[in-house]
Amino acid sequence: MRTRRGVAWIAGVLCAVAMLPVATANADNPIIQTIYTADPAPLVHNGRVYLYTGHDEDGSTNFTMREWRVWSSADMVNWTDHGSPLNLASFSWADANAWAGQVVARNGNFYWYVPMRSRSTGAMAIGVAVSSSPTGPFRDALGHPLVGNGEIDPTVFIDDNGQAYLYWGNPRLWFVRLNTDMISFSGGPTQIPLTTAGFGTRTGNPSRPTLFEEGPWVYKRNGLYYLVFAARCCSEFIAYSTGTSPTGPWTFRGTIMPTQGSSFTNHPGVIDFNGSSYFFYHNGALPGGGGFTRSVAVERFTYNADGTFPTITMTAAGAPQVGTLNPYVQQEAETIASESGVETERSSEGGMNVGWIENGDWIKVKGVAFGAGATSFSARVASATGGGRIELHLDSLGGTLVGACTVPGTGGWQSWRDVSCSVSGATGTHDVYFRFTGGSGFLFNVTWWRFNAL
Ligand code: FUB
Repeated sequence: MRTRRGVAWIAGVLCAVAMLPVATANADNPIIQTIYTADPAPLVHNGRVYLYTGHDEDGSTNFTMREWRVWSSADMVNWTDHGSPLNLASFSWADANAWAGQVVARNGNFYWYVPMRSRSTGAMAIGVAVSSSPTGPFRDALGHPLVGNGEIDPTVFIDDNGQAYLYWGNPRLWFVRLNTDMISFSGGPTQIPLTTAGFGTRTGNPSRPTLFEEGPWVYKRNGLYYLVFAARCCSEFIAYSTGTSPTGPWTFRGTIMPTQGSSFTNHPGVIDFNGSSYFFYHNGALPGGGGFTRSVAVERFTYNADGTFPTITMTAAGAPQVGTLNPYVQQEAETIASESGVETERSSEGGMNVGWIENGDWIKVKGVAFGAGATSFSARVASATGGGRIELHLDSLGGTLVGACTVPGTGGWQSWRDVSCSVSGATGTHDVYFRFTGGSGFLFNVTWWRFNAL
């Protein structure tokens, strides 16, 4: 059934806009704005960043999460929505809590490690799904948990010698050595000693004397092993430890990201991409956002010369763009830097489409390189109502209008046809605002667009 985000979300927006200090949907950070997302897990593959997240349901009151989502970007600012290729129903043995996971690539496959509640035990356990594509579809690789001890937040690291390690935990911290098939392990789960030298000192909670809370993220850089984690609850901040081996001993190194951002949890994901380093996290900065309605965001950072982290703070601007976006190849309509009012869904022609478009909604795509100039614009659209118009503005919603395409009714929300219109004045590099106009109610859907040059 075609429904818009719930009434609770709209009510949340009305109260929260006045209360929230940081970003609105007009800012570029958080980077995902069509739904609430949490627990970012970035993966660099073939010149793109694939971003795996959880999905906080609208109106979530206690980590109500039923599916995981995938996004990707080649430039760190325009993110393409690949939908949800994995959810609780993918695991016959699980019934709730699609929480924080991570994907790693190996053997030509992509392995997604995720925590869920076991239907039979009622306790959290960790499953593994596999796909030959980073965007799925993923299937349960085992039909049962890979490991289950009631704890959460798996992260996987493959060392230079090929040995893979699965780490997870809250309140304790564990690892196992994964076999090369990535879906079995050798030896039993081993507990990592949570010492104050290794993980810092927490006061006021005798059962948790160190700062380690959850959300470990393990990787290696310049021969040093990093264990980044969500520290102290609540509200959490992000801290890290380093070691000279993947199994420690670990030395506490301090804070990376202080407590900020209207969410009492946070969750790290760290990558190097295209010569820069990026820190992914989540906060409650979108309208209606908070501890159970979180959003994934990113900052670019530079390691200190000795390999330690600088302090990273949350911003509404996010990371700068890497390169530009080519408007002369087909671009998915669900490739978005920021937006207002739209949502996405599976398209009958593959991938996703943008829908739920109403008068005044818009999408911004950043850093579009027109070069010598575009002469026309084409889009693939569908409308079960009377359609509307796609206005093409440069650099702001009220910026220069370089073209406007009429979208007719097509007889259905998935009855696709091409429309095109002439363009003039689009030269050089600009942000493009697609401003959607028309009558009342839902107007039309868009699944892709492109500009054309002579
Ligand atoms: O998203 C549910 C849980 O909240 C995650 O598993 C934790 O890391 C925390 O972010």
